[in-house]
Amino acid sequence: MIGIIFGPPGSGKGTQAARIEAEFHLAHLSTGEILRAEVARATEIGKEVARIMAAGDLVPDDLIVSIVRQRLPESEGGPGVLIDGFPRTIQQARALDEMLAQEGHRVDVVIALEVPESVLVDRILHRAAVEGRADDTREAIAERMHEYHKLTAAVLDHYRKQGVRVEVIDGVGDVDAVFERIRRSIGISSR
Ligand code: B4P
Repeated sequence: MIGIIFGPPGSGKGTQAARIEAEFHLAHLSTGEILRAEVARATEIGKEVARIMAAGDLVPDDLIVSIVRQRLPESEGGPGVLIDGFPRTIQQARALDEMLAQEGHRVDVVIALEVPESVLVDRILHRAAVEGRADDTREAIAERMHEYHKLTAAVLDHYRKQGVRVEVIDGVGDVDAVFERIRRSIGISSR
């Protein structure tokens, strides 16, 4: 199964992906985590993206697509993969579709988390107090929301138009309640 977990910043993509990974043994591919690891290790890529991410902007499509192109094959071998934080633009979605098609695969399901913006901002500011992530400042949060509406939201329509199953999930409530909604909607059974 190839799934995408989709939603605005702070909607709980990473949080729910970790739960889905643990329970259903899907490989979890998070572009945000990969980029943060590059920044932490101060690699060439890390140096290139640190300032972009801290400002709340999306990193260039070419760069993120080449990262996913490298990492996806490792994840595709197992029972399935859950892609988190990618694609975030139509160009990225087209690149992903092409990569998958080369292996005879396609996106099977998109899990789209819906959370009102006021709740998103509260969650991210709470995380800022706990973790101090560089992009969790008020200015960067505003920019991330702007980028989401300008570039990322259209990705859902891209998949709907292709007839890919899109499951819209209410992402408000505690982590367990949201996970239960996902589990019921995608109907995958625990092993
Ligand atoms: P991401 O790492 O994807 O960051 P995010 O969208 O903020 O995270 P997410 O929605 O996963 O929120 P989380 O579960 O952590 O991207 C970071 C940056 O990387 C981007 O801004 C961009 O610069 C770059 N990037 C990544 N992918 C890219 C791409 N494809 N193209 C270009 N650039 C890219 O949850 C947020 C908080 O809410 C946490 O503190 C969590 O504990 C809390 N929370 C979660 N669920 C909750 C619940 N049910 N109730 C209460 N709190 C909850």
